[in-house]
Amino acid sequence: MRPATDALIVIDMQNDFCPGGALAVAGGDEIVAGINALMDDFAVTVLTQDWHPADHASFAANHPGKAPFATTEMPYGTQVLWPVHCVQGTAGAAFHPGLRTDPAQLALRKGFRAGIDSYSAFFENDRTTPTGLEGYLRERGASRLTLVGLATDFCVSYSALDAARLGFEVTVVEDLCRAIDLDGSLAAARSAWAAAGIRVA
Ligand code: VGL
Ligand code: ZN
Repeated sequence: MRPATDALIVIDMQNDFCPGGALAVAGGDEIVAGINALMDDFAVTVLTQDWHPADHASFAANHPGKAPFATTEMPYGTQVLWPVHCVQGTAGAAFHPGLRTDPAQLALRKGFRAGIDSYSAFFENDRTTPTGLEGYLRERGASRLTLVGLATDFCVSYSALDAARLGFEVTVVEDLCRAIDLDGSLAAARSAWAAAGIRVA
């Protein structure tokens, strides 16, 4: 068991990001067993859950004439338009059935406001609206974070970069992540991690 200064953050291990889901990430289900095993090492474990209302602004279907994976300009910047995914209360938004959820002390939902997406577990996509996770982790005494989950180049990467910016010591376990890889997003994520001092294990 690692010391209580170490927290495991499991990002968006949900049905819609796994094969068969609405925004399936290739191999997303392959990492479930390894994440489950890693939970035994951590006294502080957080799961995040992408949790959108049906009218969410990140859904291409809510932008007439726009196709999934196109982009649009939002007040907070450029937003990729996604297939409808992780709608609150649906089976697609549920955790992968094989994921251990009992060891986690917190399941944090994000992206619940219709007008703004939230890739990061720490801030919504305006990069300023907090989710509350920083306060939770600090109050629990965590200073070193290990990130795993889906998708490497979106929610894992945004969470890792925000965590590093907040002063946490961050490690991404890339073997326990899988990527969407849209227009070079995975390579861009890796170079941003290097610049931010994020460790890759
Ligand atoms: C994610 C795209 C849209 C993710 C969530 O979990 O990486 N990607 N919503
Ligand atoms: Zn989403």
